[in-house]
Amino acid sequence: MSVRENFQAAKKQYEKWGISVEEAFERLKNVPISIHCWQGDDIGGFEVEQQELSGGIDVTGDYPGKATTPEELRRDLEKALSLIPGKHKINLHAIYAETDGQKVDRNELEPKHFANWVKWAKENDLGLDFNPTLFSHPKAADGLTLAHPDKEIRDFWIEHCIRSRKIGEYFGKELGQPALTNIWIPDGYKDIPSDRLTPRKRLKESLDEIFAADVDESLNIDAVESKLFGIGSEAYVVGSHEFYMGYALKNNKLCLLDSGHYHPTEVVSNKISAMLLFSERLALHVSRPVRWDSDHVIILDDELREIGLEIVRNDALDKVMIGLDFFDASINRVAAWTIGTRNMIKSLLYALLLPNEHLKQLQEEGNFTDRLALLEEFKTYPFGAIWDYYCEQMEVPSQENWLEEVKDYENKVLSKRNSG
Ligand code: RNT
Ligand code: ZN
Repeated sequence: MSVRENFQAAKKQYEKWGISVEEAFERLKNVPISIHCWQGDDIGGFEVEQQELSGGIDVTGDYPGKATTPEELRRDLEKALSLIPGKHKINLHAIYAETDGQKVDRNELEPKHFANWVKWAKENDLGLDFNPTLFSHPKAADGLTLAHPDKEIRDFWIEHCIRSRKIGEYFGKELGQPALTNIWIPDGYKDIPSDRLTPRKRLKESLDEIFAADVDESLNIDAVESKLFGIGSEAYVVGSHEFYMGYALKNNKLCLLDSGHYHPTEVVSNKISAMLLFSERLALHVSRPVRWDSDHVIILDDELREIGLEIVRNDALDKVMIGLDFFDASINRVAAWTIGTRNMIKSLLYALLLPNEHLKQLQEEGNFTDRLALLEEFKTYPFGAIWDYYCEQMEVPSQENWLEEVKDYENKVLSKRNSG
């Protein structure tokens, strides 16, 4: 049977429940996923004086063929995008600036250093998001940045963040859709602090200064990302969840929830509905922690499905800005993007194909038997046939057919690189 025939048969089963598959496709098409550029080069970036990755995050593996120039990275992204259905955004970090061989420190970055990215985004009909980079730098070597006791260091990073917001504003203006500029800092202590308050006070003041700078909110949206611990900040992280949740709510900023940044049994899917009651919008870094914040490629596991469901059943597709954050250097990096992003989209499609109103009603009636029975039965509905057809409609390979294309690209392009 062809993909189309399979689809026609599968569709009938969903229609029994009053679910319009075409309507699901229409909604899904318009959901941009913010694809992180840093999966393509192990968070290396293109600074003239390349620094080792720091900040308590780590990329393991040495799969050959990583991108070492902006052109290579963009080419790899184009390849991945050709295998992912829909129109998306690319998420950049400040270390991906292009400075023509000149050393430009982070507190000197300007929109012009991202002009090539903007040109490329226009050519490929993509949006851009942004992140200041407060790690992999001599001024972040002791693990403190915006909360540093030394005012000079704080000021350096404050300036970097202000400039980053202006770069986001420039993206928004050029590309006709707002950029999300997300601040994540590594600040924390390896061992038990003797004072938890003072660094947090300093972070709060630094953020106040950063957000006091005049940036058009219709072009740039600010987010702050919390964390529980990192390598070298096991005992204490200044920007904890409570810290940023409080800050964001008071100052009308977006909270960014990274699914690897909580206690191991604590899940982001359970936070979305609560957060949305108190703020218009929310941002996500969808990741997969395996025993720690390991940033594995996201798979279609229970939590990813639950995240998709919470966004869809709460009618929040335009309130939750979905970004990805994983980095695996032990597998083909174009495949990593493709697998993870396709999974994110699959989780949304899966959620769009459930009889969500009926399921809500069952719960209201206290009918937990039917609730459990249906949620389980839908897991084996012919979802795959619908997904395959969606891929065909969106003119990207269905099933595992994309893998051949990645292998071909590996042979023709990746294996020819110096890094290969
Ligand atoms: C680190 C945060 C942060 C980074 C990126 C590279 O734990 O998740 O979002 O992964 O900025
Ligand atoms: Zn993150």
